[in-house]
Amino acid sequence: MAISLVSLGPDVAPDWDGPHCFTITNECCMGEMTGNTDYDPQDLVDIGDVTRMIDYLFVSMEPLYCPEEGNVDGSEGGVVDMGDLTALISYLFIPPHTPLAPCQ
Ligand SMILES: [Ca+2]
Ligand SMILES: [Ca+2]
Repeated sequence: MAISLVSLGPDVAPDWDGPHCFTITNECCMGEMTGNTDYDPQDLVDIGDVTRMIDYLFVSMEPLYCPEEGNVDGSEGGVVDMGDLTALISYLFIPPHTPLAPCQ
């Protein structure tokens, strides 16, 4: 069985419209702030997210479902590292509770 792809060319847009169409983006961060590293549907930031970060960084190293949620310190390039774990712990447990970085 052969499958061929046909290009419509740069001047011909496909007639895509309606409820069956959607946009695929790389954005996965829920809500406005980062920190939901366990990606629970309520977008809660709690000890479960600290546990998930520790698991990601030091135990199983299983990738975060949404790395953007893990960039808690808002570092450039979205790197998720020990600084993010520190920021998450600070946000939850250490006054004056460093704010979470916004989703980017
Ligand atoms: Ca969570
Ligand atoms: Ca970071």
